[in-house]
Amino acid sequence: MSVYDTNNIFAKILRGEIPSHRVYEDDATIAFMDVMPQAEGHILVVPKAASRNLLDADATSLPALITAVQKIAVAAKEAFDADGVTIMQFNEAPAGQSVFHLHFHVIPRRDGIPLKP
Ligand code: D5M
Repeated sequence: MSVYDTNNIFAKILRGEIPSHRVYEDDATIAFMDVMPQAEGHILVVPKAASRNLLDADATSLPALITAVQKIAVAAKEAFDADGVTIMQFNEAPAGQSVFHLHFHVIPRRDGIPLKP
């Protein structure tokens, strides 16, 4: 069974204990700029409800979350004058997850510009 650590960094951001550059909020979701952007305009979309990752998320919360992801992707593409948008989401450390509160990466993309590692 997966464990949710209430002291993960996104839980602290949600509680207002550490700062973030917030760009979106609704009843169930916040979004803020990634501090280690892989491209200009890299945003993280984070549900307010506690879940470690997508594997243990409450399925009933997912339609609202993916709707927020879509809204932010459309807005970010426009705001950053991008040619496309990469959406990424990782589950557990072997898959690339480093912060253990569910989140989606929304990354505006420009023709010919690869993601930073
Ligand atoms: O990615 C976790 C992402 O979270 C990674 O791109 C860095 C970012 N990060 C870490 N700490 C912060 C803070 N404090 N603000 C904003 N962004 C942050 P993962 O999908 O878990 O590999």
